[in-house]
Amino acid sequence: GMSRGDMRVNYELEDSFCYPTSMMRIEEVCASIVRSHRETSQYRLEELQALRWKLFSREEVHAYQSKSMDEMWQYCALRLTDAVQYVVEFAKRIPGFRQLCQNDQIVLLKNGSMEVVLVRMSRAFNTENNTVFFDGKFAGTELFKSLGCIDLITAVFDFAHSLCALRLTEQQAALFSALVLINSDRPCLEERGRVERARKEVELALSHTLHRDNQDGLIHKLYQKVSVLKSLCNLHIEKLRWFRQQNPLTVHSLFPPLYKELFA
Ligand code: CLR
Repeated sequence: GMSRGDMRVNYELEDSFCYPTSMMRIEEVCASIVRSHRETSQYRLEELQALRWKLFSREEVHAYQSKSMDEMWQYCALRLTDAVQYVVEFAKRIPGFRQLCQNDQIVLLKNGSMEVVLVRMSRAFNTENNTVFFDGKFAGTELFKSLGCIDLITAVFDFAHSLCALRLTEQQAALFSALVLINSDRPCLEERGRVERARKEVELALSHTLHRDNQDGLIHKLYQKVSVLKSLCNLHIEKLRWFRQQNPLTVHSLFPPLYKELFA
């Protein structure tokens, strides 16, 4: 006769028969992107929460403001490059990204890694006093004065503030990061069709998650953020060009190679 074990197997078969295969695929895509995000998030959310009232003192802020423009740019380029390296690792752990050809992986990272860093910034942002986790403590815009591009800094902080207002869960943030990265509109893609297919999967995974969370309305707010991200990254590139014109040797010999490769 049939044992209980066999019955269970039959039920499982029946279950998977009821769900369309594509739904299981979407669940898998969700799970792997969320895992990739968690494994490469640089700082855990609880860690950042615990530190959120650890501010730089007046003297410390003054010390940053007294650095030369040159020195402060070098320092920020270094911190940014660290953050970008975690984003590269995030990308490499997403199956849909890993399966793309090397050219397209590089194109997507060149265009999207800074955007993902800015999405991640909202995790490290305290909206109650408009500060961001930088170099071990929380810093306001004024700390970055010596960079000489307070318009960029203000715009970046405003963006972090507005993204925080959406109160994304870690899962939603992970999927939104993947969506920002796997963008089939980037120029110079060799296999655009494959990137499009990978993107469709991420889109499905995101809308599936938002639906499950009863937050379908978030999707169009997130798509609005994509264009802001693009303009912020253009502004970053523009500021870098402006800085390089004045200090070509600093960029050439003292900036991290990865930073130059991606942005210069
Ligand atoms: C983003 C989330 C990462 C940790 C992290 C590291 C460096 C931070 C970055 C976050 C946010 C943006 C940041 C950056 C260092 C300098 C940069 C504060 C928190 C500001 C906006 C200055 C940009 C300067 C360029 C013009 C060089 O997990």
